[in-house]
Amino acid sequence: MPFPDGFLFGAATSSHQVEGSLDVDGRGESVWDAFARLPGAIEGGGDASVACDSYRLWRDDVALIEELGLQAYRYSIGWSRVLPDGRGRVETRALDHYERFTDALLDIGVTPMITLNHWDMPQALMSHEGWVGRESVGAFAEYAEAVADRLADRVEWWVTQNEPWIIALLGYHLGLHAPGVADLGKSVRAAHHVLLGHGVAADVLHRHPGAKAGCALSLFPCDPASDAAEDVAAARGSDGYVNRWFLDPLLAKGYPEDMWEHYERALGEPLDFIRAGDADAIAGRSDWLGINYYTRRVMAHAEVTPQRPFPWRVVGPRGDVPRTDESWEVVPSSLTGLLLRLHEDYPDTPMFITENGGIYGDSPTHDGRVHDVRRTDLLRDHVLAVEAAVDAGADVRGYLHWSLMDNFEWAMGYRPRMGLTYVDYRTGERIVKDSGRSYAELIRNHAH
Ligand code: IFM
Repeated sequence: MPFPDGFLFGAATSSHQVEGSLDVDGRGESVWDAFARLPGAIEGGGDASVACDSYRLWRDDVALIEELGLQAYRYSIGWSRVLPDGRGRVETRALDHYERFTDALLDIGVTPMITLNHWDMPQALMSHEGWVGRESVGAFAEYAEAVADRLADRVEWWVTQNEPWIIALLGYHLGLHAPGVADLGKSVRAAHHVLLGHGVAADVLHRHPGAKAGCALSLFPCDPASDAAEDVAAARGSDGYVNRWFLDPLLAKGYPEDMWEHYERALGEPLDFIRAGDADAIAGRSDWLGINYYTRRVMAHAEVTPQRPFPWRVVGPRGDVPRTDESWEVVPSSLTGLLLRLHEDYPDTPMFITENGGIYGDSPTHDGRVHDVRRTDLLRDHVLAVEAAVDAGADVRGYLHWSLMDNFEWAMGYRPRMGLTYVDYRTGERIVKDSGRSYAELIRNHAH
């Protein structure tokens, strides 16, 4: 396999999805605590108060990472643990915890990758509607500073924001994620402030020699449902909405004009909250790009309606295609295509697969093992897809599987399982799945 020296194989999680212990070490409320209390917000009615119990069982997680032979581990800092009131008081007990965890990873030779915002904004910042208010940018800088001051001397890889599009779409446009706002205009503002947040956090990180700042984008290749010109235009439009609206400003091309026009038409007003100087505050600060890849979008033209602000809709692929249990199409070749397109459109940007995986409900069988054949195949096929892109010249530095273990899948609760490790939520027991064993073998075979 042509993976370059130093290529890192690993896995990822986020604080709110695995940690539990929401009421310890002075933690403040996050927007997800409040959201989870809304009737019907979380499938099954659960919340993240225990999850995988990782805040308490962190030594077990380190042992698991070692057992699997992971070379890198991506995890996030609980924002409301560090700044319980959103601004001001910094909770050092939380920083002590993450320092212990980080040092334990370094001790066993695992490269840490830290995400600053994996969606658990302090609830106190809802005083200005969270990311809708421009004040969020300063608050995020304060948080980034507190974490970087403690950890940037030993951590090289930093993700400032996780999936700005998903934050904006599910959190502020559809109201399906915290903080549960359902307003297109507010979602565009929120997305802009998330990107400005990336800029200020990257500036903070760059004060620490060696720290590399990147943003993890959820990227979905958009393919037309047919060769008809209007479906091709729909795919291009959707690409602007999902991908280029984030890639272009981050990687110094400015907001794409086609999508800017779509937004102004849909909102009936200018995007005047995007101020002179903002483009420069976002651009030119990414040392690398994080790619969260799960599937593609197959798009067709559609009429704009009050419910559909843009002239396109997702129709999905025709025929019988491989799908995960949540019906996402499994299409590894789109990952190769995506990486090569990024390599061409945004040259000189090192890339990292910061997430990739699938929902499969396999559980332990009579022998106590989890024979998750489909995840094993998905993982292998996506690693091969990355290999093909690397072979063709793409600068990819690593692959992180989502996720190290089954965890709290946001509004879908605990039903979807995405782990290399099965978690028995009643006991906290972790059982490495067959996919985890086969990944360990793959890593052993490719260790440099
Ligand atoms: O679990 C999430 C993660 O928090 C963000 N990216 C997508 C994953 C699977 O839905």
